[in-house]
Amino acid sequence: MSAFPDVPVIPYEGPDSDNPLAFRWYNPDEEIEGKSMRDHLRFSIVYWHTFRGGGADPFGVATAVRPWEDGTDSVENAQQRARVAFELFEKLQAPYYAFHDRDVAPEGASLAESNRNLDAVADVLEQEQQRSGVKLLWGTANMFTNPRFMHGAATTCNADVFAFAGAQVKKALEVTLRLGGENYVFWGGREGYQSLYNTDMKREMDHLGAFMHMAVDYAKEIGFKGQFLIEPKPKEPTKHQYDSDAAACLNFLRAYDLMDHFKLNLETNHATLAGHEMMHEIDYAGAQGGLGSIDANTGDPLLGWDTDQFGTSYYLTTQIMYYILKHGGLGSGGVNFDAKVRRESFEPIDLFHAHVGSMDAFAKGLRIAAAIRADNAIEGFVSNRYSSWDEGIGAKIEAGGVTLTDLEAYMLEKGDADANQSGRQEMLENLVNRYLDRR
Ligand code: XUL
Ligand code: CO
Repeated sequence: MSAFPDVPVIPYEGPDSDNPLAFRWYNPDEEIEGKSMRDHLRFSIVYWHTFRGGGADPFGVATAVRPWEDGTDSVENAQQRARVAFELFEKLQAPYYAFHDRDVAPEGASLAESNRNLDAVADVLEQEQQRSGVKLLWGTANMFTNPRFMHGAATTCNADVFAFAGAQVKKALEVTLRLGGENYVFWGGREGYQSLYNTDMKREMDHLGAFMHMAVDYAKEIGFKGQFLIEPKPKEPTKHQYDSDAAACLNFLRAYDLMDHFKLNLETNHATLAGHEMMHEIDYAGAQGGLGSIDANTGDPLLGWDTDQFGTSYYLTTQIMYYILKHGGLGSGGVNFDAKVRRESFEPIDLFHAHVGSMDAFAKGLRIAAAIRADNAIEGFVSNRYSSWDEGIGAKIEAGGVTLTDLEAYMLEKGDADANQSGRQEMLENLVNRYLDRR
């Protein structure tokens, strides 16, 4: 039985189509820079917003109409929901999905019961993956909803809660392995603090480092070869999240000797909350070999919280795809729609409008980014801007071994530095707009 009988597999109809349920830019098999759009974008649908989000906010209850739900928190309902989820994944032509353990299966009265529930739903997920060919981009453990995690999971003051979290990650890794997950994500949840007066920050960070090593060791033990990812976010739910941005995460990974095992899962609206542009986060991570995957969404310029909206701005997607291409693509990562429909968009069809629009925006962004790259339009300007480093004193400094005394001798002889040249920011912004104008 179909949950979306009126929705076909979303077709590619090209830029002139007026069909709201057709792709105008996402043509999965079309090649760009020698690779299919499907393989560049590796689109993924999140289980938590799309199948567990009801639209509740601090002022009102859930509004979403989801006819396939029977209103219970039973395993059977969860299994039925899983079948519906795969119908949506297939109709959107999304090759991947992602979940938290507690999104897919109900939490039981004990850890053992929760594990049994998860296994029972994983049976259906496995069947559906085999039937449809849709794959698991990543799994993760929800260690923030249950009240036991009020003080954190790996960074809690309560050693028993740390132990519970470890047991939960062990199981989530086993299920991710069983389902062929290509990555495993740690988003910090409640790993951070509200008040330094009650917090031993050094001890909490040490515990977080130890926890990550336990996960790496267990992955090795069971043969999980997927990529570990940390997802930065600066605040929400805590005031100070430890994994605040790409730079803080990379520093943490270096400090705790984890650089060989982790990359980053960068989320657009988390970058915004950190006071960064998403392209900054991508370029920063990419420069250090840490670009793993992205959570694709956007915030609202007028709202300062994590609104998790579907991104539709071509300007934003162009920036994101440009810097992803610059760093050689997403590898085992993907463009994962960690985004939810608005509370007022309560009908099932809105789930399709949301994903179709954002997938198309990313496809358009990929096309524009590739066109800019084909003309060497930005990179050519940038390499020319740094050409003083390609010869003379610049080349010598980059080669290493130059001292302050050498620099002094060079400048005493020369008298003053060569004149600066314009950064041409406005010209480059206009240039990007010209590419956006093109079809
Ligand atoms: C929270 C968030 C999470 C992670 C997975 O802001 O983005 O959904 O992506 O735990
Ligand atoms: Co996310």
